[in-house]
Amino acid sequence: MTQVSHVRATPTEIEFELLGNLARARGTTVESASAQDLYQALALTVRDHLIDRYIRTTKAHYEANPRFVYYLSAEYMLGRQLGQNLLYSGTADVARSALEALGVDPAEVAALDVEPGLGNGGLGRLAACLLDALATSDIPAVGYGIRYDFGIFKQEFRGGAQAERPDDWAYYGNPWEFRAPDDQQHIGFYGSTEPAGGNRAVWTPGETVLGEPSHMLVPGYGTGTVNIIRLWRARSAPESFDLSQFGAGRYGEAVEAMVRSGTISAVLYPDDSTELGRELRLKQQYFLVACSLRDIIRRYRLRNDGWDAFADKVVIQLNDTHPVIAIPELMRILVDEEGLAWEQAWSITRRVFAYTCHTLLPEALETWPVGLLRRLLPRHLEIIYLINHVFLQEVAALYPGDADRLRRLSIIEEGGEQRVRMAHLAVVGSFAVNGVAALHSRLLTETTLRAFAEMMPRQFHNVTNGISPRRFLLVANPGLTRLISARLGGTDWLRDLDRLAELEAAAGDPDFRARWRAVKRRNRQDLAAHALSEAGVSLDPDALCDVMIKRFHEYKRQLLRVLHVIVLYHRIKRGDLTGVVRRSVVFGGKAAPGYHAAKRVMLLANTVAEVVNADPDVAPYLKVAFLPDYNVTRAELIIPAADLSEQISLAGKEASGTSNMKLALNGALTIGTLDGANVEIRDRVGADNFFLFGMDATEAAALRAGPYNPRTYYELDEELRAAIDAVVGGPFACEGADLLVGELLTRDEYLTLADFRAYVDCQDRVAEAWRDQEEWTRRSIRNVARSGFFSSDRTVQDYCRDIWRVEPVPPGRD
Ligand code: GPV
Repeated sequence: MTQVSHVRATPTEIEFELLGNLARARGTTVESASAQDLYQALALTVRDHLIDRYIRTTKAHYEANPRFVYYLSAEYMLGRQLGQNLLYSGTADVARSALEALGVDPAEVAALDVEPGLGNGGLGRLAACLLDALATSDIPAVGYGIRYDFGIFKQEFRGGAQAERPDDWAYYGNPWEFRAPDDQQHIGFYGSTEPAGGNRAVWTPGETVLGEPSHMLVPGYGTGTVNIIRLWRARSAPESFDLSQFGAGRYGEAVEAMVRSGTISAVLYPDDSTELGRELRLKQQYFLVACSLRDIIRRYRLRNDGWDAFADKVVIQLNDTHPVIAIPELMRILVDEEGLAWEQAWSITRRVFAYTCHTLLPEALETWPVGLLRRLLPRHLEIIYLINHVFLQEVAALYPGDADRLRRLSIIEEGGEQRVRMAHLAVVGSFAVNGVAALHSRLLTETTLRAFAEMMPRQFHNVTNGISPRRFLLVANPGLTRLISARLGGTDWLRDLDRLAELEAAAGDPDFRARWRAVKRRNRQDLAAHALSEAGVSLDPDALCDVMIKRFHEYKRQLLRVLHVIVLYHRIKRGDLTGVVRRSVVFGGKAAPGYHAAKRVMLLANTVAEVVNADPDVAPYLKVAFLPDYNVTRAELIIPAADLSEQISLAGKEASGTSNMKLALNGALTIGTLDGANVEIRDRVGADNFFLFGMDATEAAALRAGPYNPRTYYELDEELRAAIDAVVGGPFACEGADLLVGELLTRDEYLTLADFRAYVDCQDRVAEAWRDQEEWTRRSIRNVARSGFFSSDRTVQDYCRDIWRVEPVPPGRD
């Protein structure tokens, strides 16, 4: 089907290549090959079909010596590679035929493809969607990250509670990566510094770690470009293996330093938008940054000399504050190692970096204790102090006598132990700062970064997030992709998502609507099969598929969703069918292992699911499926089936959200608050296609500021009271329910009770709308027709135009 290729291979050729790879890479034959052998050989075969394009891309880049975008991110959620690369290389159909000719079941082989879960949630997946769009838009770009040995944990439920299992994702080997030990880097930690005249110093690290890169291909869709993502793995420098200890029989001591080095890239921190100031995390951050900067400089020097052109050839995008230690690191390289004057080094640095902020939550704004920095990165702390000193002089000159402003702007947070505010360092050391949705960018300038926005307003931008239509339509939803392609004539729309607007008229075509419904039903059937095998829940493929997929976080308010389910349960039990239609309530998402409040909500959701699903009065109308281990692969299964998208965070808390876009693009209507990118989704799809409820950000902030008594809502709203009572001591009682309800009735940090009635009434309107299937389908189609804006291609265009000022370099065709 939908595929683009320059090299048209036949099934016989693919079969030949596959057998060749089986023999050479796996040392086996098709007769004796295991499924793993076949998978690995297939992956190599597919990879080979991208190599020519990759080589042509590097040649074109070498010749053009263009300005490059370097994306620095501690997280990437790439998703499975096989399906994507089959489609992008145009080998999907021929590979299938080749496998079948060999008597191999393609589905069985494809099931062995492992998703590298090198991220937590939205931020990591956004990085992957941007890389996809960069390649598709022919932008010279490299993504840098960490090759964690263990990715995001695998989630299981034990007695309804989340249990975490390690994710040894590369155990069988990752066939998509190329190791590049030649490009290794030596990275120092700890030690001491000595002044070396002027602003220079010599840093003598106390420990050295080796960074070894490998890269994976990042193909563009429908174009010749294949970019790369380069991931660093920590290893011990050979010096750190103490042979004398070994000789003396102290084996443990001998390998200790070796093991310690490796731990830097051993495991992804499973915390999403909540910082914990752990030394190992700062080590990871510096490791990523130090390796990547050296690699960027190495690449720059392939075609350029001196430092004059550096800021013209290099732009480094910092994905939140995690890689912000790159700013003092580049200063250190330029001043201490390259001998540039401070002012010149600062001028280069400030023209190279741009910073994306992904949050408004105060607890997500990273700060590091100066004591930790002084020990781990002594020279960087000195440089940060000097950056701050010079910066605060500018501030003082601009706002004479305004001590409060100095305090608000300072990179160093005073009071108790001094801490370095990484967001402040990021703003001071970058030429551009952006938020990730219009509302978020505005709130950043009005609240979190207000003093900076007042001082340097032109530095602040908005770049609304986007998602890859290739990953979330072409790969995830082939049925809908085929239907749209049939209507629009070909697959070019996957590179030009505004063309979805041409579907608008199709909403009026009864035949098209019937097909649309058939695709959605098919997808709900696939999801039902998964829900049955993975969660033991049987879902009705004709029921409204009501989906909430995202990390578990109090501000996202999964609890509000659960309370509504209890309301429906009570209504059905007493025979009141107001707002009741057949519904499948689907949850997916993980919580940070130490986030107990979020885990209590998960346990409650599972408890409610168990009671609801087992109740014969209720089950015909309502099912609840909490699908374990939500990840990109599961997202690809859930999203295409969804009819309703739950985006119900407290307004002013969600920076953007991206599942809102993925679900909208797959034909789900949204129920949501005016938060993050929901605002822009509603503006585009129209108020008719968006079930809006609840307080806006201003109202929520006002209510939070005054005295707020959540118990009043409990006392005045009978359905709310019944729902809450059913949690403490009622049918949904579970461990921690008392704590959960206690918090809700006394503090209710995220104003769940204040928005409860509006939400329940809004859900009643959803049910009403669902009853008219023809009209619902019209809305679903229009919703998709108007969602083209949320392509990550548009996001990349915005970055290119407003921030990066880079141009595409299309590689030659063969
Ligand atoms: I900061 N986000 C995340 O996934 N992890 C983080 O550490 C931080 C932010 C998320 C935001 O919460 C979402 O609103 C946003 O859509 C996403 O980043 C991508 O911008």
